[in-house]
Amino acid sequence: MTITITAFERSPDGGKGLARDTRVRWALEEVGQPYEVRFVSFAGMKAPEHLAIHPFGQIPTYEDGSLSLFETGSIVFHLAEQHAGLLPKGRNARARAITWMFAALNTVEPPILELTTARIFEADKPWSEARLPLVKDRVRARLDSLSAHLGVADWLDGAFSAGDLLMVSVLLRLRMSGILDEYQNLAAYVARGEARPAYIRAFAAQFAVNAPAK
Ligand code: GTB
Repeated sequence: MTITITAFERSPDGGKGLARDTRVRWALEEVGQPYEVRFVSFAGMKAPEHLAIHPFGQIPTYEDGSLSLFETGSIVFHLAEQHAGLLPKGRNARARAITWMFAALNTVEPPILELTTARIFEADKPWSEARLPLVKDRVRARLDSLSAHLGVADWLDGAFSAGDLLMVSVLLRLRMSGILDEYQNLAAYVARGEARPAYIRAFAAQFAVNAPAK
């Protein structure tokens, strides 16, 4: 049975790889699983057939035979459990890698999403300019801690894991703001993630669909 994921019919980011199907594609590439993509329009995401597999009407989803999943954390975890390459074998190392998956999604991603909201969706609000520095400082508070933990290491805890895959995916969204470049080791960490052959394949696949026509 071929794995099928869903993605935007056309991502609003024009192929920058910021929509969340990229992290699922990346995980699939890391574990060497072929997949197909069903493209969904914004209207299609709210249609009953899609809501049956994603109760919140979003992308990405994951289907493999009778199993359908939503939430990128869950999808990446499922792949990491089923296939070698994304979680260490040792019990404690594995638990720590899973902890980093949660840290990426629960501790680091929320202020980054808030920054996107503030910079893009609330930019026209009269209070936007006054609020933005506060939101940026909440992101910096997380990056200060993450940067201190990473230090000069290549990855968060030993070998590359699903924790790194999610953390790099989350941090990528900061690039446009310039904040990532304030942290030399985190910028290098993200670049290391992007240089992985599996990421390059995942990025190219979404770019082929979403890049603006020349
Ligand atoms: N917690 C969920 C997960 O991790 O799977 C969040 C899923 C989610 O936010 N999906 C977004 C979506 O379907 C796409 S990724 N949005 C449509 C909707 O809610 O109706 C978020 C996203 C969208 C666009 C860009 N971009 O253009 O740069 C980047 C990221």
